Amino acid sequence: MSGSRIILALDIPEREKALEIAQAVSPYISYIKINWPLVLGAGADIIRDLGKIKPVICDLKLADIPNTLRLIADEISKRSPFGVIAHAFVGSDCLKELVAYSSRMKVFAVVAMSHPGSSDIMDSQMDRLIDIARLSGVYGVVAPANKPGLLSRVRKMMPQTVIISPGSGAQGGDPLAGIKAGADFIIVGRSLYDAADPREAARQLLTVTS
Ligand code: BMP
Repeated sequence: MSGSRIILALDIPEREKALEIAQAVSPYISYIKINWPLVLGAGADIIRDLGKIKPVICDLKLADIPNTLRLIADEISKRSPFGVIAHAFVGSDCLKELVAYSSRMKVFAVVAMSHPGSSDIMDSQMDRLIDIARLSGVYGVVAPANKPGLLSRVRKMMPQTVIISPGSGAQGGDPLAGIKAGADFIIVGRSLYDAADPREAARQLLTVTS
């Protein structure tokens, strides 16, 4: 359904189950985000297969030197995803290179995270990470829906940038509060794919967040 602000985080390693859940919730979501569990469990071609259902964002949280990022971007691009997620902390030379090189996919940068340990280093450095992301020309950023204070600061500092936000549902955040704090899309995993009826859970979440 167009207009949905939901990104399904499909963190399950089994290929058939992943495809089945993606298909079931597809009327209610806009994107599918995949992470290492599914890439390692099902192989990288799952990117292409899921892309037939919804645009895929590859959450590999890339953090490496420019040359290695180019090599990884080549392999990902072959499977035609919508986007890829990298860490901002690697610095603007790396992110700029990834953005310049990834002409066929959007780059998202992580500027703060949803888990408590993000406050050890990342959260206090968020303004610098946002500067790196901005300087690098990324399409979007990842920032936590369960930390609305941080999220609204990201929105203020990046009024035009797409913000995608994990941390609601299983991690305790309120999806609607995330949207009100500035998220364009909320990323939701376990509370959809672990639900007794993922399709119905997605339908209800769409109602709450529309
Ligand atoms: P869940 O809704 O099951 O908690 O899943 C959240 C998803 O978002 C996971 O794929 C996780 O890796 C990702 N994520 C996160 O939870 N916090 C962050 O700060 C960044 C993430 O990418």
